Amino acid sequence: MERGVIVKGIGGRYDVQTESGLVLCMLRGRLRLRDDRVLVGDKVEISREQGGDAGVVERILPRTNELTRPAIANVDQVAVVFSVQNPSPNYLLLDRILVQAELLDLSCVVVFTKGDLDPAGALKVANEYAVLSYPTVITSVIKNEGLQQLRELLKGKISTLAGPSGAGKSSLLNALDPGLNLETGKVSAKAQRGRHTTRSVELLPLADGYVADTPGFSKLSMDPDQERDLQFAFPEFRPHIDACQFRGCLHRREPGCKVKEAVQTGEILSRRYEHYLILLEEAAPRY
Ligand SMILES: Nc1nc2c(ncn2[C@@H]2O[C@H](COP(=O)(O)OP(=O)(O)OP(=O)(O)O)[C@@H](O)[C@H]2O)c(=O)[nH]1
Ligand SMILES: [Mg+2]
Ligand SMILES: [Zn+2]
Repeated sequence: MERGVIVKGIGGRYDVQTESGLVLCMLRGRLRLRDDRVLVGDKVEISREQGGDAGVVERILPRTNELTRPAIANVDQVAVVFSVQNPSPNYLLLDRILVQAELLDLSCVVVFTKGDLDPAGALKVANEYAVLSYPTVITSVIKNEGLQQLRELLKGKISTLAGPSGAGKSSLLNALDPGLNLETGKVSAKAQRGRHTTRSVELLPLADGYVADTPGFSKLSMDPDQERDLQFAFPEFRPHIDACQFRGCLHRREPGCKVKEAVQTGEILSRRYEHYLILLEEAAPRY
């Protein structure tokens, strides 16, 4: 049977990207019973008349994961997108997104856009994230920089973007593939929040891979049960955690804390550690 990926779904009709192009599909009856459970990103088997451009989704293949907001299945990675200037990065927000992705077991790539506005600053901050072992790239759509590197990082994967309004997400995708023709330049976050239309998620096909142009996770606050897990969402903490004097050390005021020592020596960036403390506070159980 023919296979494809659901790239868009509206009112019970689904666009399925197959090797031979887009096929508009309805769901087989028994799947329709769980209509709300079909997600963009689902890998499916479809049937269609010979040469026809309409088909039927027969089966949904097992998912590797499913996100609720944005509602996408089989996400391979989150591409975290922040501009180095205009607006300059909100590092707490950036780290929040990375942490949420880590807690969901999603891998991340970090993209710093508008490198043309501050090349030196871009290198500095990109290095701070690259040493955490996140694949990191600096881009400029004006100077045409970093685009090939980014293509490589998105290749063959389903990626979802995450980053603030104005960071240049849509501009970046247009630069990767001018055929996408996405709307840019509008600071649209406020307007979108005010509107009550639920904008449906859509996967945009790249030459190799798919990407969802979404602002990212709508829920970024910590859950009260994540206090213990949080430390592992900071990759640079991991080598030190087991060496702390106390089992169950949360790296706050405990004596013999190796994470805090690593902050002292500069091995762990103090900004990241401060963000850990802020998020830890939010994740503390409330009795
Ligand atoms: N100097 C410079 N400006 C850029 C670059 N990329 C994007 N911009 C500008 O940044 C502004 C915002 O770009 P968008 O692509 O609309 O940003 P977005 O992240 O999609 O924003 P939302 O859709 O609101 O979430 C536009 O005015 C772009 O022209 C870049 O590489 N360099
Ligand atoms: Mg946009
Ligand atoms: Zn500790």
